[in-house]
Amino acid sequence: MPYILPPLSYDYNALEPFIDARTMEIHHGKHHATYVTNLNAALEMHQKVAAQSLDALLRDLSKVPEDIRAAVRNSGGGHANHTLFWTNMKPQGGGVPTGALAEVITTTFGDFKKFQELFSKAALGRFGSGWAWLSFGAGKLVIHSTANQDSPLSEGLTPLLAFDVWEHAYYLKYQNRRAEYAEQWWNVVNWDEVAERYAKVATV
Ligand code: MN3
Repeated sequence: MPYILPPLSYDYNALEPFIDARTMEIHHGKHHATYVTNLNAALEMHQKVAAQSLDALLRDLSKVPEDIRAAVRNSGGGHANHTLFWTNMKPQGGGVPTGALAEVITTTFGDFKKFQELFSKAALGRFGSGWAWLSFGAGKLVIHSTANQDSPLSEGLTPLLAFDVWEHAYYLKYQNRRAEYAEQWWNVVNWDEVAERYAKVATV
């Protein structure tokens, strides 16, 4: 079955004023849709590869046939990353994490504020297009960033929180002010969803 663009669980204007409706419309309806189209096009002639999960493909790109490896890395990564990004956000989001996730963030990074500082640093330090992440690997939380549409899965990490720092994610509203976008973005983070994701990997 070909991949489909997952519908959002909220309206394009639901993350206003932090992320504007026009950006959401183009980002989801055009950018993400194009990753899905290009991923399907790449997999069309590779039924065996297409039968594997996207997670599995991204976890070991060396097993993907060379002629479609770049397409899976870029468009497959783009699809996986954006799918996570949309669910990591919600209207009236923000605040602070609770429960086990809150505890492990404190244990790992000192406190929530320190965590936010380190995460923003990863987001601002990514030159050009890419992502900042809170991921889980080898039994612990990791803050890191990836270039382009590279997935944490390809680095052996499981992504929990995705933050898109491509200019297409913020340029209409914030122009060159990535730092302001990064600061405002905390207002839409869906911590319940991140906590659920953490609970799944932490108990494996
Ligand atoms: Mn994007």
